[in-house]
Amino acid sequence: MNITVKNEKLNKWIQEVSEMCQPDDIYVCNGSKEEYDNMIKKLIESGIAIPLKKRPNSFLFRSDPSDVARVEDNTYISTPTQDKAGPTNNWIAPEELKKTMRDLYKGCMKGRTMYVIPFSMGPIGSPISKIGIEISDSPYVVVNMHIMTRVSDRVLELLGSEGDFIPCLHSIGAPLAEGQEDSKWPCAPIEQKYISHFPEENLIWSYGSGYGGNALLGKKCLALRIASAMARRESWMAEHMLILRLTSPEGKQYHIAAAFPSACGKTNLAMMQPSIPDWKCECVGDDIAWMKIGPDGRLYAINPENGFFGVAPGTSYETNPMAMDSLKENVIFTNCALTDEGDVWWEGMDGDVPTHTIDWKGNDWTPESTTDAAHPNARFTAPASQCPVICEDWEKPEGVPIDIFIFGGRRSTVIPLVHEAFNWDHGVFLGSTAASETTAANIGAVGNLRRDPFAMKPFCGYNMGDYFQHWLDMGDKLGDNAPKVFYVNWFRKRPVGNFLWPGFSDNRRVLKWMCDRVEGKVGAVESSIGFLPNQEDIDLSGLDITPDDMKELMSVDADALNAEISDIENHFSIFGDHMPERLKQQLKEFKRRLG
Ligand code: TSX
Ligand code: MN
Repeated sequence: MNITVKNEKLNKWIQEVSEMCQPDDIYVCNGSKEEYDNMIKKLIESGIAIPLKKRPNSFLFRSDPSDVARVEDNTYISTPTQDKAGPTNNWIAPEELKKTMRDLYKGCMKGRTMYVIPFSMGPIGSPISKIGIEISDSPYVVVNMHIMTRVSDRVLELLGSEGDFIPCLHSIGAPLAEGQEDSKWPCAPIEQKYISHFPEENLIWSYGSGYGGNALLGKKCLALRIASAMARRESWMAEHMLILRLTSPEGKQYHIAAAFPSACGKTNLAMMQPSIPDWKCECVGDDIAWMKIGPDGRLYAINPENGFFGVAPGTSYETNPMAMDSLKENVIFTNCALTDEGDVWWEGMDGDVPTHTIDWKGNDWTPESTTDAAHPNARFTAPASQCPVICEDWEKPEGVPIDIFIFGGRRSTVIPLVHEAFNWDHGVFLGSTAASETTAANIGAVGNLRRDPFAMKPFCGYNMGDYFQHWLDMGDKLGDNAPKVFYVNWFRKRPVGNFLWPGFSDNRRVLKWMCDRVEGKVGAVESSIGFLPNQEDIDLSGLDITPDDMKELMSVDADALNAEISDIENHFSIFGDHMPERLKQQLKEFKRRLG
């Protein structure tokens, strides 16, 4: 071991884990640039990291074809009773799960180094931040954690001898026998993968996968699943939301937090640049918001992360120029294609399709190939500080005051471009019933309606019915300071099948309407689903969208909504006696409005 650790709990834990996992060596990370460079150097020497000639200090990794995404079926919320995990989470009793996993962990780091990674979610030392320590046998995890979190020896200093932290144990689950040659992306078979959370003891155990949210435990595991359970106990919120700042031509700032299911372009919206440079748009975060009520009674949000772990395919100068400009250097790419010039490529990138690449599996690929060059879930890991429109206050310890919550989904019909909740409870109803049509990027049939309440279905660390109640309780605490709630749908189509709304940078027209509503500058029309904008209040200058298309885009299909009621009733019914009365009341009123 390279340094002595002062913290008693950490010392004891390192001792326990090393006895169980039996690594050849233990290394405590300090988060320095030298440490990063050394690890990358070793990864290059063993052929695991491929340096990219075209991007300074950037590297391509290829995962095992069996280890390419989060494994939701193998993800557990292990509470003393199943009722506490609720119907949307997988559950195994803590003692049983721990026994199974201890058997897997036994000797699992043989032939490997055990890295101890001290990290802070949120600025180091901020009162809102949380300290985690990840123990991992994956050097890929170490370098990604360097970008995605604040890894530093200052975290250990801050802990002192008595300080508390969230233990995050990770192993790829691939011990090496004496003399056995390592593979480039070792991992365990699917039936041995476990992503386990013990929210009542703030503990994370992950085994068998080296990919993304399965392995970078600060993100989905800590900052969402464990943090959501802490947030409920401590009256704050941990949400799957982007955070952005809009500044009006008069210099007034508005802060928006928005939750979308996957494949709705959340990262694109987080970094969106207005089509007309009158309003300024800045990114505070693209994935997670931690929010607390401040001394003035308003809700303040921080982005607990330090980087972007974004889906690469589909990212281009057309869809997200600010993301593209964040990727010029110091980036880790995973499962992208490699061009002959030594750059990465993925489907949907600007410019010509290369005539030849090495695909994400390491095979030759040409445009004639019938497979993808980049895996659809290929990722970039980039420092948030490299985003040209990162908000100057993105690391402010007290966060930014949220004015507006947006929920949304991808719907080709029924739901209009934008509507506003009548009040907080109605806003919680909109969040709790949020739904999206499945796309090729999801698994399963295309075009099915899937409920993903608050975009938190895979990330809520306790019973989702209780989570709905927590939202209602936060509204009670916020009172008149509660943000206004809106619901958007950028994806409404004409019957012939093309999109009605140009989306992307033109979405600022919708955001501006929301700000006008916050200011009370414009009225709205009451409908069955909420307030709709008056036609003339959405600024369409410079857009060639016909009044008929606008009418279609803003129309509410009451018959189709009536047909959806039974789906919402089924959705609510799974939460049984955890379903808040106030949301059942909202459903009743919705039915009444539909007539
Ligand atoms: O991210 C998207 N946003 C939000 C942007 C800030 N996407 C991409 C989603 C896939 C991840 C969108 N796609 C958006 C959108 O607002 N809208 C659409 C639908 C659409 C697609 C292409 C066009 C228009 C709309 N192109 C033309 O009309 C030329
Ligand atoms: Mn996410």
